[in-house]
Amino acid sequence: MSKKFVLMDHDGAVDDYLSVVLLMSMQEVETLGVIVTPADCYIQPAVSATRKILDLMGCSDVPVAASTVCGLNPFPVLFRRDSFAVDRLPILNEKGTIDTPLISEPGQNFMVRVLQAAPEPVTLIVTGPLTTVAQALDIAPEIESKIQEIVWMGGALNVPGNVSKDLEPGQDMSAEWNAYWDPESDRQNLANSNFDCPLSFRYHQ
Ligand SMILES: [Ca+2]
Repeated sequence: MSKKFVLMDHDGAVDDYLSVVLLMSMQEVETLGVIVTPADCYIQPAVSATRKILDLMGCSDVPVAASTVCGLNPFPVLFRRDSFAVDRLPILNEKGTIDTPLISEPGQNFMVRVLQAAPEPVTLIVTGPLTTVAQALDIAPEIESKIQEIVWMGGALNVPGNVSKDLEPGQDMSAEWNAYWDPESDRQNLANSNFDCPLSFRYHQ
């Protein structure tokens, strides 16, 4: 069976690193790269931790790139500082060096280049805001044909959101952070593209 091509775009929170570990353990997937979007993290430790995790998983052939996009509503510092703690975990620092390559171009440009070069359409796994995807589509709209599907962990349909009013005054708990960080990019991705947007996810009440 041929492997499924995947490009991951995460935003550096604890669950994002666990998603990287899970993805690297999937034999049926070939991961073409990991992009870090500077949302629920500080970008330097988040990129560093991602590369160290790929080393630890024996996947140092998977390149990492740092996106340079910006969001309208920054994640709280309280959340973002976890990226420093993860980067300093002893298990990630025993080796003392990092082999996983860091791509010099911005993550959004890397996404364009990977999709253009891919031999067949690629699944994008996005566990942060959709902003890097939106910018990549702005740079090169033709890459839409190289995207098999976007699997996005974002938004809240039939459940409460997680943007609380104690952190964001005026919120009513309907917003979800990955969507709230950059709502315009969400609109652009969901409304201006030809992607199907299945709304039939299973959820727990
Ligand atoms: Ca995330």
